[in-house]
Amino acid sequence: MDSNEARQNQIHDFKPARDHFRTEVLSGLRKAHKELPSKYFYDEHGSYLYERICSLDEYYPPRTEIAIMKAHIKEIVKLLGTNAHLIEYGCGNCVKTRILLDHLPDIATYVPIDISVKQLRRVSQELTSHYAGLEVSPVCADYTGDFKLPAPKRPGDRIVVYFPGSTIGNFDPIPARNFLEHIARVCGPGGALLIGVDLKKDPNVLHRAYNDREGVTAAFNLNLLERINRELNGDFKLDNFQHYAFYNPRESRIEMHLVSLRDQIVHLGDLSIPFAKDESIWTESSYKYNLDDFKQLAADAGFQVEKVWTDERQWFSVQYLVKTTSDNV
Ligand code: AVI
Repeated sequence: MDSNEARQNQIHDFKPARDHFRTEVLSGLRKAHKELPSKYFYDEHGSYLYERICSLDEYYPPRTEIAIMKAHIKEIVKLLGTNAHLIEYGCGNCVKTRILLDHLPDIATYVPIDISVKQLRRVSQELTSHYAGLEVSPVCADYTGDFKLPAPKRPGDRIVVYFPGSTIGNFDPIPARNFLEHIARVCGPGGALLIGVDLKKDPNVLHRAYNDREGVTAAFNLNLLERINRELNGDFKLDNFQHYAFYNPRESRIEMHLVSLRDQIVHLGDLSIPFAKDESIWTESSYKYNLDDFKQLAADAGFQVEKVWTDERQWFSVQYLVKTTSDNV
């Protein structure tokens, strides 16, 4: 890496999760219906398992989203325009971003935001060496919390937020609206949001996507307990818990749980947490939308849906939303 690249890749590190992890785990496990925030799945091993999930036959979202992006990339980049500041929430390994960057003629800055400092360092270096002249301004933060975006080093014409992967589905309805409102504020006047949104479909397809034959999703779910053991001095016995995922049609969401297979007591440091047989820890929700529901959610948050691209089966959508001018959010 030359000194120019090193300077460009300097990470704005808000040191996410390190203090909050303990507080949120303890408060979730003390609730009458135990729960843990799904954002904590993504430690190093969890991120690796998630990448494996993304290449499973049963887990259709990534390849469907990528196919939509590729099929409509000319129209997408035309809408994004030139000289935009591109901000990505939860960039991960940037597979989809590269499709954009390969076709965007000119952007002012690319700001990847991710909770994993290692991942950010690696992708920022790869991107600056691959895309000559690309200004990368990485931010390490929990994007659901408070942090300040770095001041852009170059002037740009507008802000476009990129939020792929249907991660919006991992927010409950009210937090989803709040988060989209926050993005609308980040976008500012003339700004836009390019977002991936998973759609409602045959529950059997959904069931298979979250209950894969190889058991990778189960390992991903159980890894959260391993992380708690390691980082919070816990003694969860992984064999005593089972991955359980199902589609809840009333709420239009997949629910992932870890179910206790017996009466047991788990310790986190000095703290004892009793589990009854069959009691569950709710670890993730993944909401599925229809296009009208999402349009309403976007409108409530201050966005107008300008364009929707889907695949033939209408399993997934990529949507381009523009910030509405009325500033009541
Ligand atoms: C990241 N997120 C959109 C994934 C989803 O489908 O809700 C996480 C995931 N959980 C199990 N498999 C994938």
